[in-house]
Amino acid sequence: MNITLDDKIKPAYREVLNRNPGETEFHQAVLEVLESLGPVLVKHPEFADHRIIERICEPERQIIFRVPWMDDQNNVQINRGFRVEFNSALGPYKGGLRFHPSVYLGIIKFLGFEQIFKNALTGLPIGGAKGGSDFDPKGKSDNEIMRFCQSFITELYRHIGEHTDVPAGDIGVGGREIGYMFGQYKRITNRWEAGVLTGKGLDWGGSLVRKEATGYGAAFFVDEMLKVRNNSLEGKKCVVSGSGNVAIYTIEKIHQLGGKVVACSDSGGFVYHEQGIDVELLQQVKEVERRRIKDYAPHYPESKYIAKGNIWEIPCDVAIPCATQNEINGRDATMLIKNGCVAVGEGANMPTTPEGVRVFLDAGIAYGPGKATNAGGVSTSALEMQQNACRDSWDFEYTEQRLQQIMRKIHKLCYETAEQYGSPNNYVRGANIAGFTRVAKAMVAFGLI
Ligand code: NDP
Ligand code: 2IT
Repeated sequence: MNITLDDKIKPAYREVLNRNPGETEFHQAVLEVLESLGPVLVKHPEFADHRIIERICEPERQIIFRVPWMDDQNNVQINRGFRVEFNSALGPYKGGLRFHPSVYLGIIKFLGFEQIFKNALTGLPIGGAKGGSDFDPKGKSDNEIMRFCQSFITELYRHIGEHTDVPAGDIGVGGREIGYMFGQYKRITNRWEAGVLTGKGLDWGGSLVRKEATGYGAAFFVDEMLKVRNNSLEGKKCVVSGSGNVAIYTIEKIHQLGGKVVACSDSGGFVYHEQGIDVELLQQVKEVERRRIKDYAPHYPESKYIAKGNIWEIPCDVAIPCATQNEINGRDATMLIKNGCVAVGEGANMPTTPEGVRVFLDAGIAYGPGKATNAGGVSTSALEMQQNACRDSWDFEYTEQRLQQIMRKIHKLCYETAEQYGSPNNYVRGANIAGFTRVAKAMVAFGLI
């Protein structure tokens, strides 16, 4: 790939490649941010004097640990656990935990790096981190999940805390896993410390709207991008990849805003339902029964399940990737544009390859990068921390209003920053520059730490 880095920034990127060999997703995430920062160094020469870029690319702390657990056949299993505490300039480390067999240090670092700037964009007091394990929750019994989560927290508990580091969910980690981890943390520390984890159950310190927040926020962000183009979600044919937490609530909110989602997926294939995905059924199949997306189709004879199909081949007005990194490549992006897609909002983290990003930017469509579009989840986590800190709980309507206000502010910040820096409509530039500048200013203020 052609590197289009400013000469002042190239050595920092080279250093990242040398220091972190083989961590390709991390390299990709760093390059994407650094490509935006040339004009920032011109406006803020003090950032170069303080070597902010070099410091921001190096995590403050990286923890890697053994997670031994016993499966239902009484066999000992061993996984690897991670927590990368990337940056605490703006607040306690904050970011989710991912349980997926593909997890290794490079994935956790890319996610932690993205999280720094995403969290800065929210305007809330949260630093950036990510963690997880190469544990595969698929096909595991409830008891196996519990034993794994207990073992994971038996090491991680000493590194986290409401003012230190506050994990939450990500792929493979939802309310059930957060429950087991909170229970074990409470037991080991003898502290009922609600603010140590977010995404908790509603009866024990959780916030209304947190479950829905990433998806709702993504739909709000896409709606905002369309509004500045005198357009809206009303009547739009949409495609959403994934069928997990983010996908389900993206679909629900798009329907409430007048759009129609005709397809969603999992790693096995996708379901196409011309009349619009039935969200209640989707929740039943995926959240309650924990089954596969192919189990949706038999409920509607007019819907179709396509095993191993490419969901981006479906013509649509709006595409919202909500599964995983690099799920849209250059070819997929080109196909989406050719088929008339006018907006792409990233519910997932880094779902588009650099080639795909280039296609969207060149086409001039409304393209919302993940760190802006999916920031509603972590924002509502910060609202959960606020409620925990004052031992309060807000109602659904009020919490959703707060989420919507935050998404509007993030959209405005990215939009205006892109204009100020001479790249109108480029939300990638806007998000990277606005997020980075906030963190960089705090790091300068703190002196060399
Ligand atoms: P879930 O585990 O609830 O759902 C993940 C979905 O994506 C599943 O449908 C899964 O299919 C699919 N998927 C995961 N990995 C792959 C893969 N390698 N290839 C194909 N499909 C895959 O996770 P979330 O919905 O929470 O997360 C989805 C995305 O959103 C991730 O990128 C995450 O980082 C991001 N995100 C999540 C936030 C949150 O609050 N949860 C906040 C912001 C971003 P299958 O079951 O077949 O694996
Ligand atoms: O990628 C993300 O922003 C998340 N997985 C949510 C993080 C959080 O702390 O709520």
